Amino acid sequence: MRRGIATLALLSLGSVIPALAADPQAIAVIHPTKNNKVEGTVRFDWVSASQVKIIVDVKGLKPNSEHGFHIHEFGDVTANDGMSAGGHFNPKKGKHAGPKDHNHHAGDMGNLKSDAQGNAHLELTMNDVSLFGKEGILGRAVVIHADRDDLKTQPTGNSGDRIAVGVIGLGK
Ligand SMILES: [Cu+2]
Ligand SMILES: [Zn+2]
Repeated sequence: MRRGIATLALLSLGSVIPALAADPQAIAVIHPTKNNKVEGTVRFDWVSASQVKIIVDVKGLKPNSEHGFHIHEFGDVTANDGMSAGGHFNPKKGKHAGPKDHNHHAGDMGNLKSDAQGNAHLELTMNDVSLFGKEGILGRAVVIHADRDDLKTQPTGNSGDRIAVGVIGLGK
């Protein structure tokens, strides 16, 4: 009985900590890969244990175009073509799709739309994504692609080269 109470206390503490930490946030500072010039930020605001709001501001995209972007598995951005970040972050072994589809990779964020100046701004609440823990996104990478994500081709959405990357780090 005593052990049961202790376990219960631990469990509830675990679920309460993120809420107490005043909406902890994460941020990825986006840098261009070789021969590209895309830069900016992607912020991740904690909404709940399985929901994150993303706020994207990037510039240097091709004007008036769409660009697939995803959370990729690894925060390794050593390769100058972005390939060291691995594939789409997919802890639940889902299929590649759009962020609003029922079955999708946790890292599928859809497309960024650039304006006539090549800037893009997007705010999107993602479900089935957590900031923290073994299946969390902290320490992984955001990748922006050269082409539109068709939201159906497996496993990449056929979105082309990786034109920018950023590691998701702890924000404030
Ligand atoms: Cu990607
Ligand atoms: Zn995917």
